[in-house]
Amino acid sequence: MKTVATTPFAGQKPGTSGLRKKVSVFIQPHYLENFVQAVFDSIGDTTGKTLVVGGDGRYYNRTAIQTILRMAAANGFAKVMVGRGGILSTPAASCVIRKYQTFGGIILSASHNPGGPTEDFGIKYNIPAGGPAPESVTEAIYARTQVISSYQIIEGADLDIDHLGRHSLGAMVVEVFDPVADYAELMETLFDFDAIRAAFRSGFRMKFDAMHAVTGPYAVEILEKRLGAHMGTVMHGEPLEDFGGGHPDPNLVHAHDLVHILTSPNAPDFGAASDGDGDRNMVMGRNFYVTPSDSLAVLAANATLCPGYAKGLAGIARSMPTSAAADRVAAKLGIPAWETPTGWKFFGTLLDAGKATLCGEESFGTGSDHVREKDGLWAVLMWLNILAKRKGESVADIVRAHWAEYGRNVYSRHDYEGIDSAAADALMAHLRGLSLKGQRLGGFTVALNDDFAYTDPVDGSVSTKQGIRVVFTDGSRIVFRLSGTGTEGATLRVYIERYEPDTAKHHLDPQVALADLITIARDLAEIEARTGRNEPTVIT
Ligand code: VG1
Ligand code: CO
Repeated sequence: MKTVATTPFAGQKPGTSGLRKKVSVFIQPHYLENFVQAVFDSIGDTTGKTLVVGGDGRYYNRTAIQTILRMAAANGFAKVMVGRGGILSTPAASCVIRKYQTFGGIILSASHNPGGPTEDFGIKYNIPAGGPAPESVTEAIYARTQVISSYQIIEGADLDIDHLGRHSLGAMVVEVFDPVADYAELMETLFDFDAIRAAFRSGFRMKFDAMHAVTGPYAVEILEKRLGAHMGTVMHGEPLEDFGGGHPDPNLVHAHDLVHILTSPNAPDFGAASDGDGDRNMVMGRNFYVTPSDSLAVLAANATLCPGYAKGLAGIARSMPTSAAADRVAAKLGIPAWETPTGWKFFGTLLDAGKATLCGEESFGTGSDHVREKDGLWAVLMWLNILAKRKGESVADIVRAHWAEYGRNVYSRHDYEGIDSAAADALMAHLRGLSLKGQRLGGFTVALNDDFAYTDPVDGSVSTKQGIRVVFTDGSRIVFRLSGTGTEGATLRVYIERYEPDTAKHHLDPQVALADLITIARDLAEIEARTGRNEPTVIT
């Protein structure tokens, strides 16, 4: 065992979901080690404890795991459970932490960001409840990184993490386990696998795009092996260190292969994709795209069709920028609707306290109290369960019927990626300084504008500066935020929403239906003048 002297690195501050940086930053000597030691120093006594470790398989995953194993042994852990091949999707990590009641886990992922030697890497700590560390913990970790002067590590050869089995590392046990089995078993308890199997048997067809990221092995095991979807249902199913050169972000832009298949003449009934670490999902019907906000609302409205949710929901939580479609379902069900800041870490207390059962974010994240992370395949299985039970209705039929019943929260997000950080900060400061209440903008009157602040209803913790909201008297909204997951410059996200009760207008393209509000948003934020951009990089 060695104590290695080190000095702090600037900027080891976890963002929306862990610490994400370019690989070139992570591979600097001591960089990863400093952060890992700061985690171990911030979570209490690690002696005799068990830790879960795994990642999305991207470049540097294996190297980082070997380092973490040696550091865990030196920091007194009794055992580390590692997913075979270093593979562990984010929701599966949460599942395993909870099932084996470990002292949390370390997840290596930069999620939807590209991977490879010149791309991104990431690391985060999840607490024993299975969810991302809350801000109190990430702040303690960050504070520790700023004063760190040494770390503990043992010397030794790399362990074989590609075969199931046990190894010793100093006094610590390393158990290499099957990353899919526990997760697949949990899914079988939540959904009607018999009904889904019967649907596939009677000709229902789907395509799942794993985008060469972590969900491939999970999707093959669950969809093809356990549910009987025909072989080849899962495309891009082999996790690659660079995700095949793609951008593992399941949206209409990056999941283009899936979109092409679902919009071609012989399209299957259902299409889905997942992101780098398996916690996001995109859902499509034949020639029909479901926005994540609508998906949350539809899943909530139909949840009792699934065995795991047959007793009904305790509440529905959504992040602030997510559309209010789910709130309408909650109102009808007579259950609470919660509005939290962006990032799954804010749902943990509500789930632990039994105040919410389903949660969702507009950024292709949906999940429930079965784990403490958003869960891509879970959402896909819930859709499959609902489709199997509402036999004969297509995805489009189900969503249109939902709109007819509740009205449509027309919604879109515009991202301006890689803009100058100083310009982005100035733009946000400009918006923060506006006082708009009562003003007429286009045909709309401003009801309120503020910077969203949140007081956790369970533990009372307060989070400020969570996004600028401009809310109009008819309930329409524009929200502006800067991304907390990027690694290059800044990304401005603009979220636009308008409620449309008129069924005759539900078929309109959101970009058309929201055109007035889109113009107001661009003018209010002076986007072109301040960033030089006259078009968003990605529209979802
Ligand atoms: C984005 C999304 C947010 C999500 C986060 C992590 O954060 O907007 O909703 O929770 O990514 O998702 P930001 O700060 O870039 O807007 V994942 O799948 O990247 O772990
Ligand atoms: Co992700």
